[in-house]
Amino acid sequence: MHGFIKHAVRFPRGLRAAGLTVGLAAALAACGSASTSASTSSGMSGMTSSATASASMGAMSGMAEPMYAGDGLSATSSGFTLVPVSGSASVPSGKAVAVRFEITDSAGVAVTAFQDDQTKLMHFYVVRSDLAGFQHVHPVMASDGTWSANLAALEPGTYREYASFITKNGGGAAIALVLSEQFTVAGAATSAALPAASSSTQVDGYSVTLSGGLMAGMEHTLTATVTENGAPVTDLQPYLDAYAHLTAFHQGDLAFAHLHPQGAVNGDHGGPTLAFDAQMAKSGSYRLFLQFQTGGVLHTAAITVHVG
Ligand SMILES: [Cu+2]
Repeated sequence: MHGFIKHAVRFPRGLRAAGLTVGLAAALAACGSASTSASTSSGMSGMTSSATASASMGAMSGMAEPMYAGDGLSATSSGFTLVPVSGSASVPSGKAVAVRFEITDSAGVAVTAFQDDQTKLMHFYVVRSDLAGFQHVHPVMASDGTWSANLAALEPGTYREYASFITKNGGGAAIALVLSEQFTVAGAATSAALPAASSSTQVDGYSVTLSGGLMAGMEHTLTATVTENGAPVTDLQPYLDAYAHLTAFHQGDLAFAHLHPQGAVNGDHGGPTLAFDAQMAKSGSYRLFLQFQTGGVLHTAAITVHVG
């Protein structure tokens, strides 16, 4: 996420290649309005469990980033646990709230040493069970390891919160993790139907069009093109070490997808085309949230895609 270390994370080549069925790729463009195409790629679930939570890197080298893996649906992984601080299991609706949490190690001690990942020590996401209500914020840590995430007003419902970070394991190796936990927002919950899969969407006067095939368990390049009134947008500003940040969640179980921006930033002239390494562990529908910045304003485009 944040992207992820990029928030994204790639499986080691060997893992990525494991157990793949060939020939099931569904072009995004072909998924547009018709969601009737049968999802034939089962048997990919093994990918998630077979992927260990980290890849070590030389603690001192800084030459390689640790890789995120897994579906982000566990509160505990590799001995680290996301622990909501009292009062955060249920939050009020309709007003801004601060959600607090700790990351504890295998001894139950709050971790205070984190490593920059896409310019932030911690990336924090929330999304409601119907994939509405997405928020992406950067919490602040107190000296005791308590993180506080300021969220805008939430609608009632059941949510997941995801903490994405890099720390070091007991052996001193960097480890990248996405941990999550459920919480509720008080009140009478309504649930929105997931918007139909599409190859384009609009936000704040911009159009975002996706291209590229996505297939469960394989890494693909996903390309987003940003236009305004039909003209290519070329003044995207850097946001978290990239020209756009892409987060995605799987409909149903809310599994977290790993998407990693390609290319380096160089001034306020990114766009119109943005490329990502996309690794979706499971077939089904995903809700993608593409965040990009122009003129100092952050835009969040949401779009549903189908992964075969
Ligand atoms: Cu972030």
